[in-house]
Amino acid sequence: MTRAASVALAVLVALGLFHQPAIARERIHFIAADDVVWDYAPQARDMISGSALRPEGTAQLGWTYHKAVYRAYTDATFTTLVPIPPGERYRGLVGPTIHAEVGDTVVVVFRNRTHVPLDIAPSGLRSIPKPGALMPGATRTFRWPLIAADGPGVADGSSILFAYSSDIATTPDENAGLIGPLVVTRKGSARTDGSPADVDREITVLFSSQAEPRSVLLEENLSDRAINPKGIAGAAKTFFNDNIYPSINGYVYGNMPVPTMRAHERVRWLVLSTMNDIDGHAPTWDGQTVLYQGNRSDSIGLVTPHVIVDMVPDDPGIWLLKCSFNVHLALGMEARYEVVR
Ligand SMILES: [Cu+2]
Repeated sequence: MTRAASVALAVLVALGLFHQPAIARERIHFIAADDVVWDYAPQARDMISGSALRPEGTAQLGWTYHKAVYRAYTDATFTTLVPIPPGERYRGLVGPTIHAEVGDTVVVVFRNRTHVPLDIAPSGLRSIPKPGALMPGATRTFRWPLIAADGPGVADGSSILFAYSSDIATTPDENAGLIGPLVVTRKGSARTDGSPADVDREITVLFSSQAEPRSVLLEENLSDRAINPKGIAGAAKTFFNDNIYPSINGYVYGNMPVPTMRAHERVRWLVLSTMNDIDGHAPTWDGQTVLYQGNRSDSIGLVTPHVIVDMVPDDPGIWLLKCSFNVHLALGMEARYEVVR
């Protein structure tokens, strides 16, 4: 392009008379599966009722387990974690949010830092071959090009949600905690970071009955005396029921750090679920209503592992977010969120 032509183009763009085509971007993420020691109740009390935690079950290892989680690093050396701002500590077990616009390519440099074979794979995307297991210590780069069929449909809002997870042994891997959100934004509707331009804040919540007896790290938990001080055997009679945690982002009984939003903001909740066989949930918000697929409610019954719910909060206060299935709520599937003026 000549200098005169580029000046003319710049003038047209400035006048809004010519839209430059969206630039297809590569969005690179350095994500490791890390073995962490996870506490379902780090405040060691029931933050909703204000009383002590329920007594431990006879075959409950404790409230703390080895979990495998996806964490974001700054570069391919995997030495420095991407810092999580204080306002996002509520994310807990959930992996980093990957944002992209239709036409972009997500590039994930993945390292398996656990001692079991794992991978990282997005649900739903059309053009992704199955990755195959990465052995402990291995690193591999995955490219996820996002085609139109991966993006919002005509009745969707500006973005849709998928989950990425490890599917070497899906149930054991997800019960270890390996899941995170992938947001695909309609072409032309994204900010430069790939997030939807018509949303002020995204809040990610994972409704999951984390079943430690089905975790890929079960043997590690049983054999670690720091985790299993009572020396409980996996064959113990009540072992399954005593070590399952219907939780939100890996927290029970209101122990999740409280996400904050402003009244009248456009808040998009990214609702993930792991869909284990005993793992249906009914996310329910106190204090505000939500729009789910165009319908207004205060509660949704989850039918897929990943749904988007929009909220414009208008009532300041600290409110309950819970699963309305009583058996889950009784076991601590409740958290708080705060609306400030
Ligand atoms: Cu539930």
